[in-house]
Amino acid sequence: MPAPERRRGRFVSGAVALAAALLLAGCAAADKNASPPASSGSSGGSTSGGSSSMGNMPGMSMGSNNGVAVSTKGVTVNGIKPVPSQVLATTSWQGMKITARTMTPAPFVVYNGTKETLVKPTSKTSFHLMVMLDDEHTGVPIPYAGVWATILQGGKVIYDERQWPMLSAFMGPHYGNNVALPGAGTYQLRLLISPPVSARHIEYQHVWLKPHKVTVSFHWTPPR
Ligand SMILES: [Cu+2]
Repeated sequence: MPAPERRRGRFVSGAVALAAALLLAGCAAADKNASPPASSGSSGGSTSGGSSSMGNMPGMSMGSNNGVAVSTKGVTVNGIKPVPSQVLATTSWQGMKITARTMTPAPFVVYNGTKETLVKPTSKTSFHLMVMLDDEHTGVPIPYAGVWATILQGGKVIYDERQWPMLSAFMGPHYGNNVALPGAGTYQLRLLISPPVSARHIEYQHVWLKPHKVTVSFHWTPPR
């Protein structure tokens, strides 16, 4: 099974094998080539069109997480304690709340239906990126979508990877991966959200039918 950090070209060439893994993971791939129509625009503040742009939100609190217990008050599962740190972005798209946040670098396993592969953070890993997609009215996480994250610094691509559909006792279902940045600085995060590919109850009949782009700048400082 391809590793998630494979670049797009290899990602596409490995699409068949990956598709199998994705089916097992209950997720559709974020296809970077599946851009929204030009009429949707590539920037701006609209949240009803194909993209949205948000400002930096350094003061954003890390409060509720969709009803999923994220209390870190001494609680651990199998000795693992989550340490959420910074909210990078929050916006909404047709009733879907999109939140991007960092967490301390974390090991995780990828299960392909047969075996589990351990993905460990390296010495270069800056943080674990998590993208939460939730119904903004009910707080229920939205699975079966795809998320691709691109991080740029001064127009140069620093990071460009698919985010795994992920389960976490503390953070709830989300899309995530480990990220390495060269150091403290201001970065631009671009998210491409691919529509959930699944059956839908009627209340979701008319939403999230095209890929959606989110662009936000953020400042990152390595924790001391
Ligand atoms: Cu995760």
